[in-house]
Amino acid sequence: MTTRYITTPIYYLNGEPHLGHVYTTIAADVLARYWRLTGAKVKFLVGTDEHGQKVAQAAYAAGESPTTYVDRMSKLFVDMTHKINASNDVFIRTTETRHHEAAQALWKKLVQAGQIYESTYAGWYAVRDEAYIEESEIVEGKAPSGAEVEWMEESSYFFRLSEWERPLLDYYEENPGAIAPVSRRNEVLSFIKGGLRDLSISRTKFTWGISVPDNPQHVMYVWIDALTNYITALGYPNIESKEFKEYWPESLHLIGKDILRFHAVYWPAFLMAAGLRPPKRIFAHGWLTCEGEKMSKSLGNVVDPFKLIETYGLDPVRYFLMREIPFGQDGTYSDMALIQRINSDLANDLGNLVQRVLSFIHKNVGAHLPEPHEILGVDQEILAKAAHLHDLLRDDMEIQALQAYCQHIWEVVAVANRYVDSQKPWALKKSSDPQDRLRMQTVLYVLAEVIRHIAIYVQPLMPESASKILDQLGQKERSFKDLKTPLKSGTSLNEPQPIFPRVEKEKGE
Ligand code: ME8
Ligand code: MG
Repeated sequence: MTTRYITTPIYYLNGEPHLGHVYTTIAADVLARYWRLTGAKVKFLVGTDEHGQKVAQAAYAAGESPTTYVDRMSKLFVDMTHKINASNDVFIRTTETRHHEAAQALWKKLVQAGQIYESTYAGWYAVRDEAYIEESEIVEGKAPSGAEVEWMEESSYFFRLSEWERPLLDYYEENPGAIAPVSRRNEVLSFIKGGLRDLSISRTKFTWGISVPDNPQHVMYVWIDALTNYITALGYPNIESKEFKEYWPESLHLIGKDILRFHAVYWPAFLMAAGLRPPKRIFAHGWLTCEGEKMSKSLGNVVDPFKLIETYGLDPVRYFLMREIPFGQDGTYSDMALIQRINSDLANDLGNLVQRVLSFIHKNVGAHLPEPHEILGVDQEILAKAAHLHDLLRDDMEIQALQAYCQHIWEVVAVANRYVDSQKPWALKKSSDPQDRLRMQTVLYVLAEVIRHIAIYVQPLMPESASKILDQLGQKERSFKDLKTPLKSGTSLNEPQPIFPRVEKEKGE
């Protein structure tokens, strides 16, 4: 059986969830739902990154102990998963005991492998990025991200990252699909080729973290702790378990490009050093921007996703985020663009197609799916287009081309709307020729079959709306393999209801 392991980043708790977090989580959810519909066994992981200086500072700023603070804040992210209808199987928190155990086990493994030594770190650190910054990277006194840096000098354990330059380059050479998109892969390769220095992996100036085994003066650097979450959730250190063996080789880490280096350089090096294989694939998407700047908690220029959902509905927001921005590139959020998509793609194109076809059937052929009579060339053509979606969409999903996934479905929506216009079921209905009545039934059957295909493929994007369409079509069998069985004539249809209302422009103002 095919398995898939899909993860989002675990989010820092220094602020409330914003549209950026929602974006990655929805994308991962669309993938997870898609693969489940193919019959694959899927594990989909979301969670929160609760340790480190940045979170500790946010706790103190809120006047709370870190423990109280993270318990409260983590709930907001769990809530986010519910509000966006994310189908994650697990929600992991790095403050859980199982995670402390896993992170310490990984550490010990690295010690045994001779990959960790003690020394002193003297250099720059950006708390906002939780990253060590090289002198050469400093731009006008700041980190490349624009974050403030501070000088740090403390006793620290180091990981022998410098030894992994060659193995990483070899690995990426042999596995060209391991980092996507290609621009991100190139970025990683040139970073590695620029030379890797050993990495400081512990801190002594604060205590909010996982203790280093055998030396509780030190807490682990938050990134080694955080990255381990992906294997904690599979039961690490038990690597012989069915869970670990089934899922780890099929791992896909979905991340934003801001955290590419941690995932594509440090993480695979830690894993290889511990005798494990790197994640199968890392896909780094672009940023949602606001006036050209990355939307971020630290910058305070974020869009509140829950207000959007309240105003426009969840499914339209889910669809918009996947359809509007080529997955992998940056994109700007705007209310106008969202309203435009809702009114054109959802209300006019898909909504209208479903509404006019299903209400026509309801009114004119007694609320039962009609029987097809003679299937003509035009019918065959549109049915073939719907059937071909299977392969097209699979190829899209295999490379996380989420925008293309939407476009391919909507091409068939457009074909179906043109078919309604050219076959004119309303004119066939008015005709006194009995042949025309039969032809009308065929046309309606073909349309219902095409709508069924569309709705089944729309499920990962807009689970609730797709479900309503399938309810109206009287369909209980909704996975991709069910598309192989033709639609049954005579199935009784439920009362059609409009699914995608238009939005007046004023709403966005
Ligand atoms: O980096 N556009 O957590 P984080 C698109 N805890 N995506 C965005 C975004 C934006 N403007 N802003 C945030 C961390 N994201 C670490 C991760 S993983 C082992 C540890 C999304 O709260 C995007 O996925 O800063 C980005 O990578 C992630 O949120 C960063 O979330
Ligand atoms: Mg961040």
